[in-house]
Amino acid sequence: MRPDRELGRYRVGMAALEPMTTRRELPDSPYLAAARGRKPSRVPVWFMRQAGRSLPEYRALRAKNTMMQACFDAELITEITLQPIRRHGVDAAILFSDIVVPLRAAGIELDIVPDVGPVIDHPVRTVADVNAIKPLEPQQVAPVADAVTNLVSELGDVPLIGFAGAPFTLASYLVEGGPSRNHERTKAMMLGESDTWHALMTTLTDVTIAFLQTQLTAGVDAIQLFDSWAGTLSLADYRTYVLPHSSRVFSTLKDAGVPMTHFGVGTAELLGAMGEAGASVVGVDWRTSLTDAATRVAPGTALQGNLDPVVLLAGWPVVERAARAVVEDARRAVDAGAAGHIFNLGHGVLPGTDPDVITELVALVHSL
Ligand code: 1CP
Repeated sequence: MRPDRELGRYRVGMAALEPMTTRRELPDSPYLAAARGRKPSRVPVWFMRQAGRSLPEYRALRAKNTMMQACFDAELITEITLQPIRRHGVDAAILFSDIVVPLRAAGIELDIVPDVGPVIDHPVRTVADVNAIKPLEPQQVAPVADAVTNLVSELGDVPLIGFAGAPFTLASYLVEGGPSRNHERTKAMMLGESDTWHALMTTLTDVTIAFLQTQLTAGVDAIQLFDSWAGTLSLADYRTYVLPHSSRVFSTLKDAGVPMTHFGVGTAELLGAMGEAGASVVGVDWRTSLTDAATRVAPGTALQGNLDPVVLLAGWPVVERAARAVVEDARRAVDAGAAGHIFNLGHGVLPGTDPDVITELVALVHSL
């Protein structure tokens, strides 16, 4: 790709090569204020998986492009990221991408299969498989960097959250070969071949850092590390086999000075350790109250969450009651020491969610 090529209305091919020198301040952003432990002007709200399957305008674009085509096209990334901002009035945009994008970019053969998720052609099972994983070079994700550059100018005062998969969750896809219920091969490698495991985690940590660094250089205002499946581990195993690697992600990127969120599902027992990894915000799912979560993380940590995504399918009276309960729980959490609250779901928006319910929920949260 020629660095000066123009694609549609957006500039393409420059951002990965041109380091950004100044980051936006956005002092009035409720999301950034809450994530930094300051008092926001209103309860900030955004949704994991807001960009994607629940939106008809997303499905229309995806009908003409595969998921992987969309993830490596700066114009499509930009457009899909903006769709939920236009529609719902949320307080933050999340970059449209996927956790396996940097793995694909680094040369691992995989695809994102509709209604399944990431599928890996040759699962990683041996030391030789680990050694064959190549580092991620920033130019391999140039479209992502270009999209970030475009988005920062298109979004006005709405902050852009960049993201990556945490090493454990990436490892679970690579070792299993795809989505998995019990993560049995992953945990068998972790417990039975710990040298191979730590080598794999070290390699994936480098990939995650490179992907996030590229997004930070291009101008994202915050980052979130998704360790979606870490909740499958005991606290002791999490500390031994995962925490040192995820901690390296946060310690390496700390100097960027942006809020950093650490999220996983079913992580009630891990919340304290996930905070220790170095995040300023810890994501909480619906199984744990925010008040309890506040007692598990270090004082000064902000919390994000935690409406059950299924609630959005249960009719407006249920949504309203449950959303008010989350905001009340968050107030108690702040009294218990949490530095702030960002309203979100406890996991991603489900594909069958009515987008109008999401729009109404944003207005409700803003009114509280
Ligand atoms: O068919 C389609 O259109 C693809 C569906 C889809 C979408 C829209 C996938 C496949 N990924 C995405 C985008 C995506 N993935 C985003 C976009 C931004 C947003 O939040 O709106 C993000 C943040 C992700 C991150 C992601 N991918 C995670 C972590 C978050 C989470 O939900 O836990 C995980 C685990 C993945 C893997 C993945 N990619 C896609 C699916 C269906 C899955 C999950 C598969 C599984 O159950 O293991």
